[in-house]
Amino acid sequence: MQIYADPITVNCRKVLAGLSLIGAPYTLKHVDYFKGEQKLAPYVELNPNASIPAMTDGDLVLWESNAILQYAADKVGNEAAYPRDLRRRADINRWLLWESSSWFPSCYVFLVENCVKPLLGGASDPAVLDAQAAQFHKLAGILEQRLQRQAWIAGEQPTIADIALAAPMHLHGWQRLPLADHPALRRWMTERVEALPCWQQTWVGEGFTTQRSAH
Ligand SMILES: N[C@@H](CCC(=O)N[C@@H](CS)C(=O)NCC(=O)O)C(=O)O
Repeated sequence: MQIYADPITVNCRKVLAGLSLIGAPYTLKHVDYFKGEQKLAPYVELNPNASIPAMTDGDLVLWESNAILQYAADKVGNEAAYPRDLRRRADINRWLLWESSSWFPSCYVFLVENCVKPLLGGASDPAVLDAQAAQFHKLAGILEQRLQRQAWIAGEQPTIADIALAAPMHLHGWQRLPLADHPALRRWMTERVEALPCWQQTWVGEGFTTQRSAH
């Protein structure tokens, strides 16, 4: 598999961490997000959405980060990361769709306002953050309910659903995600997801850096 990605972005980190969890080998083709390479030929011929990531495997071209993880898990047959049992798979597929349609867009507002805008010399807009707060708390409350009952989203071990749902919150401190009212969600992120080797291998820090500073 060849993965076209910039490891600093939410959906690219998701794929790189997910492929590591799955144990799927790949070659990384770097597409520089802040240089806008995702909007340029020849990349847009692979992904006409002009967004990253994308994957090729032989003559198969695939975009949508969660579809890439589903394909990779099935390709290598990792049934722990993406169980074949009908009900467990339906549960995971539900979370993958919900992440893409609801959770990512809500967390993304915090990423843009508190990280991207200040980094590019602008200022975050409190009105935009205020307008998103109710939606964020509604969605975080749904995850909170699930994570109060069990260690991982789909049971007792991590699956691609955990990686997909963690990715939009990957810079939660810098994003200033309001997690105080969602203790189980916060613990899942800081004590479980962030302890996974696949998460640590794909570390991204404040300033969208992949270089840990030496102290
Ligand atoms: N639903 C897509 C979303 C992909 C996406 O929005 N990628 C962002 C980076 S995380 C992007 O490349 N946006 C285009 C841009 O900002 O120019 C997926 O999950 O792969």
